[in-house]
Amino acid sequence: MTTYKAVIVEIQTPESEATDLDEIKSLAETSGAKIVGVFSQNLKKLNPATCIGKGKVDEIRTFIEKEDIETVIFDMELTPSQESNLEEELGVDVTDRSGLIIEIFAQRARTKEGKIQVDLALLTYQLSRLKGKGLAMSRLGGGIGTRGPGEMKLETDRRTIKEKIIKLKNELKLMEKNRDLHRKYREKKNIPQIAIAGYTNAGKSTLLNLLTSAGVFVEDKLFATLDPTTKRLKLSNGKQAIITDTVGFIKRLPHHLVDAFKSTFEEIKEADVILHIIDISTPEFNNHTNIVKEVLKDMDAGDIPVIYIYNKIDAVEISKETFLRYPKQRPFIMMSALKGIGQEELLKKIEEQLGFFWEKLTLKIGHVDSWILSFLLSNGYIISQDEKDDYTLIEVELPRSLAGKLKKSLKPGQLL
Ligand SMILES: Nc1nc2c(ncn2[C@@H]2O[C@H](COP(=O)(O)OP(=O)(O)OP(=O)(O)O)[C@@H](O)[C@H]2O)c(=O)[nH]1
Ligand SMILES: [Mg+2]
Repeated sequence: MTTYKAVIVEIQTPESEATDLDEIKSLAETSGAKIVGVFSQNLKKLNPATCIGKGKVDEIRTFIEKEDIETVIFDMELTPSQESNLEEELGVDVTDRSGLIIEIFAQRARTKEGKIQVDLALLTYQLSRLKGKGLAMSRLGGGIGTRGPGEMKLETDRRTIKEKIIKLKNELKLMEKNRDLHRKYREKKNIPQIAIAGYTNAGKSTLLNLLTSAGVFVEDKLFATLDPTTKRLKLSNGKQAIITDTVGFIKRLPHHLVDAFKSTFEEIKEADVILHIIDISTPEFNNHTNIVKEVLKDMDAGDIPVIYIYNKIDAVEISKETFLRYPKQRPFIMMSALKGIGQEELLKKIEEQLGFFWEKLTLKIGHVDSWILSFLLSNGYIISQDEKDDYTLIEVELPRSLAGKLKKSLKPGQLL
């Protein structure tokens, strides 16, 4: 990863929500920035051309020249024309929160699907920027009614980008179809799905590694995971579930990225239970929890049962008793995915939540109907089996959907 020297500009207006300097700093550092300075400005009203006032622009420019700064990061969304005005005035690259997040995604994508998704997000982002810059440039070129050379070049750029977007979308569709097939296969196998969701850096991959020894990449940086990893999770009585680690959430996730990563989020929508993991070692954890809840609701996953995992209890000073007195989401558990604290309790909670997935049946099967026995052995979990002279007494747990089908084909007296 190449590093670069940067400064952060945070702006507070009466309308804007409180800024989170720690978060924009981590985002910047994750992308390779070495933060040399932070500039803050309280404004009653934003300057439409450059957001910040003229005096602040001059102050930052002087600093840039003295310290050899390469990039100025704004902790807000800039319009394309604000971005180009600022670049002109400051003489270095200017980026905003969305630009930074997309840049991180681009650096981190590893699989083919992840790379295509990021390229797609980047191109849509660029296309929207071109539109803004196009206006400024067409004013420069030629007189009224004529098209300047700048505008013609833009037109070609725009067309090339659009063509690339169509190509990438088609490639993605193909990959999604493949993924769909996998999912259908799993559904047919009647295995419940668990999705791990949560704010970025909460410990999702650490949890997956703890539960399944998956060996997923874990790092104390934002967006370590871009591609969902799916593993089998062993439950008690030999039962199994499928568990998936997902890309982290963040507040104001750029919508280009949400669109591009839709298929990743699909994994969450299909889940039978969501493990919402929360990092209680950050003071922002309540905020983060609400953001994740909002995003889940937005993606139509608001009705799926959730287990809230208050993670990283090993990293906080407060006692369990004190923590229990705080308001919390329910049902919840407290754990340390890193140290393995709370693992058994979590598994118990998962089984409770997935209880509805299986139905317990007690059956009396005569030897002539041995097909039922083989059906139960391959699709269910045997709790007890008692061989009598002319029948078998069997207690079994079956996926609810299959139990319904089986009951329809049983003879009277077979279901106890
Ligand atoms: N102290 C402590 N650190 C933890 C715990 N769980 C995870 N971490 C650390 O938190 C950091 C982030 O962990 P990850 O598992 O990568 O988090 P993630 O949610 O997958 O993050 P992204 O994929 O980046 O969204 C790593 O440095 C982990 O070692 C925990 O229970 N206690
Ligand atoms: Mg991860």
